[in-house]
Amino acid sequence: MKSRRATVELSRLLRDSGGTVVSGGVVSRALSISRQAVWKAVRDLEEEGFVVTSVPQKGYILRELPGYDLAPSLIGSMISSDCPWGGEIHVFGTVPSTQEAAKRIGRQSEIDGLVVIAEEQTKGRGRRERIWISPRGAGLYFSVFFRPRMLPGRLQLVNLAAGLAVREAILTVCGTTVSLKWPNDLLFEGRKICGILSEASSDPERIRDCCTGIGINISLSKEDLAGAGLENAASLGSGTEPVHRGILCAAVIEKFYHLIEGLSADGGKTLLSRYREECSTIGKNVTVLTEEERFAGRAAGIGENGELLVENREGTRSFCAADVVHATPD
Ligand code: BT5
Repeated sequence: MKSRRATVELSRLLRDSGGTVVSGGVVSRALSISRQAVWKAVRDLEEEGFVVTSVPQKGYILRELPGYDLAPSLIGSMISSDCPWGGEIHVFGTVPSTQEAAKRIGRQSEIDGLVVIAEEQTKGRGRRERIWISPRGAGLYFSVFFRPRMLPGRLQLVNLAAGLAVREAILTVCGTTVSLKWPNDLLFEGRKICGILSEASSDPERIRDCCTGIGINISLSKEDLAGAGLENAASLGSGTEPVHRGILCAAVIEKFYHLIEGLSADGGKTLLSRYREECSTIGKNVTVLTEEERFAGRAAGIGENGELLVENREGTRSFCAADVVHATPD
């Protein structure tokens, strides 16, 4: 299922009209497309599950939103119009990984802020080719493909931005506070509910494109998680209210976009100060695990490129990419 900018814009116009008629002429002018193309966009919306009535000589009325929470134009229309990302959203049933799908589609086009979502991933990935368990319908698995203006050494900042965006979106949409563990995990009561993976293609001077994948556990039961060997994981939707994945996805995309924009505008000042405030790793006793070593100490702060600063009697070390174990409880 795919959404193009026209259906996103049309769905936004119809939703904003509050159930009143929107004339074909108004839509055609607002979207700069022909009446024929308006009619086609209405049909496309109907295919996604929107219920739209055509009133002869008058226009269109939105009667009902789709019941499917990942209808692409619904997600697109929930992203405010000052955010250019999410103009194109692809939703797949099953893919090996949304990362590969997003890179493939994104690199074939000029799109910035392309979003690929899947109901299920058969080869969902974490860092260093680790597995991300992604059973059908039980999570929100998506990737955002974009073209940031930044140097390759600053990719970690993208991860931090994504973490902040997810944390804030979960708080706004679900009212749940989750903690941010450096560099890219979100924890609920100390257990992992979200993982983030950013991959970039770059030359020495600049990042050409970046693909950030986000996996949020929504309704994996304790048994599902334990069965997959994930005793330290949790799901967001264990509360009474079901989680609308589309609303959550739209909120993450919008917040993520603004943080990345801010990064180019002030070199990361705002992002870093927010991250330093919200990251639960800071101040904790930690063990840092890299490919080569283990280093135990106190997490003292976050450096200018998003690296973790850890101090012990030997001095202060900085780690760009590593796994961290919190020794102090969350
Ligand atoms: C991550 O890696 O946490 C990044 C995960 C990114 C997943 C998204 S889903 C959409 C997009 N498409 C992809 O293919 N990937 C991205 P890392 O920090 O390396 O953590 C991986 C570890 O998390 C695994 O080794 C498991 O221990 C654990 N894990 C795997 N699946 C999990 C799940 N569903 N919930 C909690 N923990 C999980």
